[in-house]
Amino acid sequence: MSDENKSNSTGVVTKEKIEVKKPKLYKVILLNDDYTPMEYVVKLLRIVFMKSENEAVNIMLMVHKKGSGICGIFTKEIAETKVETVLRMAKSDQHPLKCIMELD
Ligand code: TYC
Repeated sequence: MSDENKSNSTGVVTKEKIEVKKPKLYKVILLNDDYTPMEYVVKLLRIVFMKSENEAVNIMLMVHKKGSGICGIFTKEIAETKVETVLRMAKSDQHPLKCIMELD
């Protein structure tokens, strides 16, 4: 018997609709500034977003040249945590680096 067709104690087969909702996804975006050192941004991208050296350099350069760049796409709670981690790290290291999230 399929997942949707269930037989109950009366022997009557009923259909239940199982709704599976796709979670909303959020882009985590790094913003450019004139003060945060490039090497610091690369290090942060490697640690927080688990990027390779090459990927981290490419994202950093995109942000530096275009003003912003996507670090990753995540569900809401994960995106919120990534943004908080970036802001907390940058603040504690006294860099003005900013990071936001945006519905994908
Ligand atoms: N523009 C910075 C510099 O020239 C580098 C930088 C890159 C800063 C990315 C922030 O999100 C950023 N030192």
